Amino acid sequence: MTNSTLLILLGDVNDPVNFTFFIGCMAMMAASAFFFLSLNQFDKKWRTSVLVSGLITFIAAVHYWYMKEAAMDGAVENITAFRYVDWILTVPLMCVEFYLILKVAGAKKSLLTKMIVLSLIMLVTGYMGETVFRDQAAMWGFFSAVAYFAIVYEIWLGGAAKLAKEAGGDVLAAHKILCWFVLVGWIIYPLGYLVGTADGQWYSSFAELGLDMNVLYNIADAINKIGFGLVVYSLAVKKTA
Ligand SMILES: *C/C=C(C)/C=C/C=C(C)/C=C/C1=C(C)CCCC1(C)C
Repeated sequence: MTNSTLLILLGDVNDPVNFTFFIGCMAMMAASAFFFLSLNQFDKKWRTSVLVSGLITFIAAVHYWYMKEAAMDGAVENITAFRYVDWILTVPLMCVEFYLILKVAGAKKSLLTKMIVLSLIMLVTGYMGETVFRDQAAMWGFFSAVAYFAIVYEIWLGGAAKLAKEAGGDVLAAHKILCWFVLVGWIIYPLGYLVGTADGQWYSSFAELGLDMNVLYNIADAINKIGFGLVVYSLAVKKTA
């Protein structure tokens, strides 16, 4: 490979994968500005929820800034590291969002702890499969998926679901939409994982789908972080009015 082809491959903004990092970064920044600047209009009780929405997109914006640089440099391992640091901070914050919303129905700290522990198991095992134990990506991905489905169970059918029903009205409606985000929006992540770790695994055919792991992760982040935040925002709008 000549130096100029290398340059085109590595430093090219027009590369469609790199481009999704740029647009993801901009979207996260814009969303953060939107959430932060809206804070004053809310009752104190709901301000915290919208603040957390803004923190989630802001933390993501900072990591996307670094990930887009790493993508431009072709530093694939750095992308993965930034990605998981981002998730380890933002996914627990999404658990906090569920908890804050359900506090009106008397949600206890133990619900928050349970969800955070499950999300950390999901992410740490996923990280192991993508990095240290790549040969056993299937097994680590399976452990991660178990924790993921435990979260899905908790919010759809478990204690969190019961609290949402007790709260009723706007809270129940918002909880339901967030549940759909976790069930449908979050499923893009394991799909990205299957695509990204397919090499040499029994699911190696996923590598032939023509999908890119980072593009899938970037799309999923935009949907889940910004969309999720907007659901919380509109609940706060309704409750303040
Ligand atoms: C803002 C970031 C979010 C909402 C990230 C969510 C990440 C997941 C739901 C990841 C799940 C995974 C599995 C269920 C199995 C394979 C490994 C993971 C970590 C990609």
